[in-house]
Amino acid sequence: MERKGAQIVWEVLANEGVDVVFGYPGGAVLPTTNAVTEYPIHFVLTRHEQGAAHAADGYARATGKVGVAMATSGPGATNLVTGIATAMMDSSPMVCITGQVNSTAIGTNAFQETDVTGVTLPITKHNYLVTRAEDIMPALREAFYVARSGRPGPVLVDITKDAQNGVVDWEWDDTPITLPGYRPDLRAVPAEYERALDLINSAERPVILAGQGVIMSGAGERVIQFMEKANIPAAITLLGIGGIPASHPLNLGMMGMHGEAWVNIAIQEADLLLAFGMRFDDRVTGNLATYATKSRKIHVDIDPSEINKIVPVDVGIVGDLGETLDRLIPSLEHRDRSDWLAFIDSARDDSALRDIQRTNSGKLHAPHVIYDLWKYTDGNALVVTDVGQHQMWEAQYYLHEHSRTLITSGGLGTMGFGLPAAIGARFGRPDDEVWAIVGDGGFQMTASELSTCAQEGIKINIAVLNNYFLGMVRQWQEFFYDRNYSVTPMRPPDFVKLADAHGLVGLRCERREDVEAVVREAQNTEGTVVIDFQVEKEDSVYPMVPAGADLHKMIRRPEPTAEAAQSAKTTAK
Ligand SMILES: Cc1cc2nc3c(=O)[nH]c(=O)nc-3n(C[C@H](O)[C@H](O)[C@H](O)COP(=O)(O)OP(=O)(O)OC[C@H]3O[C@@H](n4cnc5c(N)ncnc54)[C@H](O)[C@@H]3O)c2cc1C
Ligand SMILES: Cc1ncc(C[n+]2csc(CCOP(=O)(O)OP(=O)(O)O)c2C)c(N)n1
Ligand SMILES: [Mg+2]
Repeated sequence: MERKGAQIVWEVLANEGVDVVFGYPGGAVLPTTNAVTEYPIHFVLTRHEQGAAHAADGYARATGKVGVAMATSGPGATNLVTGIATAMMDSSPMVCITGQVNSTAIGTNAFQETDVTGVTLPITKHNYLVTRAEDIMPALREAFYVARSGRPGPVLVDITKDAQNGVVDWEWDDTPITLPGYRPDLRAVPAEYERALDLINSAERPVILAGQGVIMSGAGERVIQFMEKANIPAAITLLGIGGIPASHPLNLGMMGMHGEAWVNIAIQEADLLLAFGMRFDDRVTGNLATYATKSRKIHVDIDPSEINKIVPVDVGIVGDLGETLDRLIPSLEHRDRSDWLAFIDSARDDSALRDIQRTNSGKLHAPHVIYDLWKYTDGNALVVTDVGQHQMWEAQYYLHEHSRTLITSGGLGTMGFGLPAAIGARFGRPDDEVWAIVGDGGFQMTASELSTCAQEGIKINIAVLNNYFLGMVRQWQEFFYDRNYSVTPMRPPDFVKLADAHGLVGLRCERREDVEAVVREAQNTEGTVVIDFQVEKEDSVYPMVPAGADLHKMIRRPEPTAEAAQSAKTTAK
């Protein structure tokens, strides 16, 4: 049948199971954005292309499916860049489709011409420039395949306007895709499983390091089986949160810069580390020269380039984590590790949850808000965060039981991610209670997307932890720059009025005793709600491993005064 290139774009998307696309129109993509009305695909008009990219990313992380963003050439395409880099760092499967000037005009500095395949080369898993209508289907099919297979990631397809307008004879082709040189299904050889099993079964102080690969592989249940059968505790990365339930007795909690003290101590004292789908980010290891020097190491990762990249390992197993665990679990031996577990327990003296009770000073602290949110959402919300102190407190105080219930920008740490990613998550998981937890700084970077929420009539609860500071940077200034608060104080707008200006409900909360009431009101209000939580201005996230310091040398929360300790005792819930 005859089809225009623009129609082929939507035909392929529909065949790939896409039901929502986030984007923004413009001249070079107009043939395609106009043709969407013929297809059962919802086009969400964001207020900025960055919002579209984060929304597609949020959708992908919430569902495990490929998220799709669309933009015009030139400024539209370059506005996607931060969102693409964010997805690349956190291995989120995404296809970005951009319009490009006519093929005959390429290289002439034509109106709104940018070499977007050049610009995005280092921040995409792969990208394509398509100049003929007949090449649109193969390129897009490959793009979906590459985005979702192996280690997922963003793929960009740049399509010239004449290719979108070209008319060709078209038919859906579903022959399986093979790409020369692309091997997303590598597997370890049996000898490596044997070597791994020897190390595991003879270890006395093992710790699993569970990363986002647990979630991406859908291997959470098998990791728990592994932990229980071999009686091995697990530490989790920021992006691994939810992969194994927070309540599992062998789940120690988050590792790294703002991880729990006992977790970092356990890692430093371990005699075997089992890295499951995590990539030893510098926020996780601290000083590499002193990182986990007492341990042998096994690394399971689907991407061979991750093995021995940062931390040299004794056994590297390339392959899908779930499949690898299927091979290992039957041969695991159960061992008594009571001494080791007791040692880790003994380091729990300064637990974050006890911290939160000790700082119960009657003022509104951001960790209190998050802890209370966890309580009043029964720990069941799908939480999307922005980047900063509030993000770390979320990781510490909101206890996640399920995969894909925390969406956060880890590797790039992109401020402005929270609200648009929550919009994407909302479309991916229409039945979940979605909360965006954002800072006053990051929220302002993409707050224009409130307008998208209003136009789409969607419900997101937005908790702005408003400390009148770029809090995380202020914390570094407090610790390392003699409290020289240069360019970090913020005078934000009135967020209640901002919500109101968008036809949305805005609420304000200044005291801890009012947290429940505003949370309940937000839950019971139709449509998106913004809550301005006026939190303590100069609060810090503890513990903290200073960048590049030894993992066990953490800055700890100062001891509370006798008076504060007494008040905490009487008010702690
Ligand atoms: C302000 C701030 C502070 C931070 N502090 C911390 C901190 O204290 N602690 C912390 O942990 N992080 C912290 N981070 C996040 C940190 O920067 C990294 O993003 C995070 O540690 C990466 O986690 P990961 O390695 O599990 O995930 P990713 O970076 O997503 O890596 C996942 C790995 O799994 C592999 N994989 C994918 N699919 C599969 C599969 N099917 N099978 C096997 N392997 C697979 C991938 O190839 C990849 O190597 C912080 C970020 C910010 C912005
Ligand atoms: C786009 C971008 N610019 C700058 C930074 C550096 N940065 C990291 S955290 C932070 C402060 C965030 O402030 P806010 O959003 O108010 O959150 P808070 O830390 O106060 O909770 C900054 C500026 C960043 N991560 N992303
Ligand atoms: Mg702030």
